Amino acid sequence: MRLASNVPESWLKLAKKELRDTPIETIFRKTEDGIEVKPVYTSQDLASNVTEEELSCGTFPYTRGPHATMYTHRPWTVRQYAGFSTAQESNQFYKKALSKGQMGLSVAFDLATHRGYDSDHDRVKGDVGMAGVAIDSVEDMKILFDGIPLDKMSVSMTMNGAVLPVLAMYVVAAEEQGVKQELLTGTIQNDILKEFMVRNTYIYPPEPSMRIIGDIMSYTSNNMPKYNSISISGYHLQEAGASTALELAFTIADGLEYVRCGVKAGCTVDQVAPRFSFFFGIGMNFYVEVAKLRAARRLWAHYIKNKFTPKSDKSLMLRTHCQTSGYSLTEQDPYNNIIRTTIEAMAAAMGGTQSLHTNSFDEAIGLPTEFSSRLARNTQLILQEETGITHVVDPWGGSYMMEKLTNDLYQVADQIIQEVEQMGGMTKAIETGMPKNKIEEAATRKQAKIDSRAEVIVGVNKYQVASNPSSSTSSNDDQVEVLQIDNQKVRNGQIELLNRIRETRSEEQVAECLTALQNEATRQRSDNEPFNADTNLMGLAIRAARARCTVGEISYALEQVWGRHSPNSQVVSGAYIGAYGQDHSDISSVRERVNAFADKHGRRPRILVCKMGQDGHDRGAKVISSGFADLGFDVDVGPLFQTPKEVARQAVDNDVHVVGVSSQAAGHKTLIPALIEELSKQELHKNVLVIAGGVIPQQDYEMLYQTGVSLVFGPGTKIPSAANSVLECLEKRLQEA
Ligand code: MLC
Ligand code: 5AD
Repeated sequence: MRLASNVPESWLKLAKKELRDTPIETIFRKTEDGIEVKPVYTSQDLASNVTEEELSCGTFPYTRGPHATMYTHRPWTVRQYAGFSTAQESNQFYKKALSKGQMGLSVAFDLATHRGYDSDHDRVKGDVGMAGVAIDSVEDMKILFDGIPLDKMSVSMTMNGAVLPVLAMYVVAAEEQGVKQELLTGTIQNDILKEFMVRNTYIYPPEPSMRIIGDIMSYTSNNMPKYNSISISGYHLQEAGASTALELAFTIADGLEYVRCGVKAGCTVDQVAPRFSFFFGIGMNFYVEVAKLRAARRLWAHYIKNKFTPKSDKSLMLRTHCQTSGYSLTEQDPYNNIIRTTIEAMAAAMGGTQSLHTNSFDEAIGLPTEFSSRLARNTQLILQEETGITHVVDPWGGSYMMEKLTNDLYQVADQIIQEVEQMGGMTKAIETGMPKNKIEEAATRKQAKIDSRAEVIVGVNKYQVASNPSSSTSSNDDQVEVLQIDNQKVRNGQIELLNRIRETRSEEQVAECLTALQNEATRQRSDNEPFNADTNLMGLAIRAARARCTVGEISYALEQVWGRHSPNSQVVSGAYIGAYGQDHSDISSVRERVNAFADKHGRRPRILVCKMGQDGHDRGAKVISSGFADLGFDVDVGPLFQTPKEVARQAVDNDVHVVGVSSQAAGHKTLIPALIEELSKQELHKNVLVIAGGVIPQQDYEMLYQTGVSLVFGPGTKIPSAANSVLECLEKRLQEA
């Protein structure tokens, strides 16, 4: 490594002496974005990286935070993301959390709701009430907020695909509580661009999806002035594997695209930008994460000022929610996760977040229990009330290191934003696949670094508790309580309520509201049309919600006009082996075994990696597919959102040896047995190995084995070890056949 860095000569001399035989280069490190992290920083780094103006608090470019007083006056909002099972159960959970220190609400919806299906739809049998709360109509929404005054409580709703019906139902539930729209405070996620990049809970194709966002912005800016119309998310990019600079750059670039979208919908920058909100993930790289939030505020202020010349300062202030990283948490030795989350929460606080969710330690095992949620919430309360962290605004401001790192990140992200802008903005960039590819490559490289132990994860690839270090299972004392949800029971209850609503409402009114929505969706809208509640999709959705149209009906009415978006899955190649090292014995031994298999059986082992139900979290599936392909397997990646029957069909058509099911949204207990049943209808279950991986509690392994699953892999499994186990199992099966 070249030692161009600015370090004092006197220090260098001493350092070399202390290091003895170790080369000095080894203590000059680089972040994943290639930014140098020096062992020592001096006043020179400060002077060349930050101006006096930028060190002031609460003024442009807001590097140090949107407010002059920050937490010294009001701490960040403790806002835990939660939702499961029925509206009733979630409501009780919320009330209890609020009585114990939580300050704002954040609703997690189930995947059926996200994707615009009612609970009685055939495609969502395994999803209802599992990864979040099931909401079909205003009646559910009213139960969800029963006893919670919506004029006082700020509520965040993570909803993107079915954003029209869900936000409409929230507005109507408040209305029926006696709360006017203009009093509502809160945030709707409403960020579809990152859904197309990584999160996958879209419904319609990009163009109509952006129109919905424009309509929501213009509706809320005219009728709900205290409501944040969007939460532009980098969190999901980080979870999907993006490096810090990619997360930062794509999020800001998304924000610029949304300002243009608001302007296209007839608003001025000052009507929309002040109610833009952001959302970042906070991982384990402490200094970098603090710097990221500081750089984000500076980037946003500069870009908005230069591109849109707003009149209001509020348009320039980036306000953000943060969530500690789910990806950084492990199934193995899970109590370590409490420590990880605490450190990440500190980074979020020191970076100046406005609102925070701290993950529960059982993240990699299942949904949080009451106990794990309490610890997660208390992590924030302890930081706020016991440590004094809140007593100083931007405590890292003026640090030689922090200012340099902030500036370096600013520069790297700025380059990427410019690249995206030159492509014509984020919608165009997404059409080319560029952001998704960059993120997937980064994810695959990261997995290879962990598998090869270049990156340490305590309890996973170093200092394991389990006696067999290559085993993915944890020791008995790690068995933690898991939240169990009776999917069938929740679904039956939802169906009962749906039937009751359909019996009591006016069908004529329902048909009229749905037709109005369809007519508007069909109409060609001209740019900059002034706001009109009668032609605004949000206004029309509110009318439909009042008439008790359901989430599924409203979504389907629009789907008939716009269609449902179906993505094509691609796999990056070469990135896994590239980062692991071609010659590593772990790699070469598997590749030899695969070649021997091919010699013996006339073809390579072929695996279909599939995702069933509405679970769109596909980082694991993508990384496994890339890794297995690099190891020599023939890999087919199935489309997202398949039914068990569709997967069985594809397994037959592609003549695969193995079906690998990736499950992150708790649907495994319903969907995997259904898949095996479908395979046996095709007389295939004996020949095709079914393996499963993802967030699957140890308690469920036995049940899966009993059903006919051959192998189950938890998070943290090394890809070459998994490949070896699959080959072993497959060879045995073929020998028996
Ligand atoms: C705050 N205020 C101050 C102040 N600090 N005023 C003066 N001096 C200070 N020091 C004021 C603010 O201006 C505001 O008033 C009011 O106090 C509330 O503070 P806030 O900072 O706006 O906090 P909050 O209401 O909590 O809003 C935070 C937010 C918002 C802007 C980031 O968008 C939000 O809550 N987002 C949460 C998003 C979320 O939970 N997402 C979950 C995603 S989970 P005023 O009048 O100015 O408004 C997910 C997972 C998945 O996505 O994939 O499923
Ligand atoms: N309740 C609580 N937390 C959840 N998460 C996802 N769904 C829920 C839920 N229903 C958290 C996890 C996950 C992230 C996207 O949000 O931490 O990683």
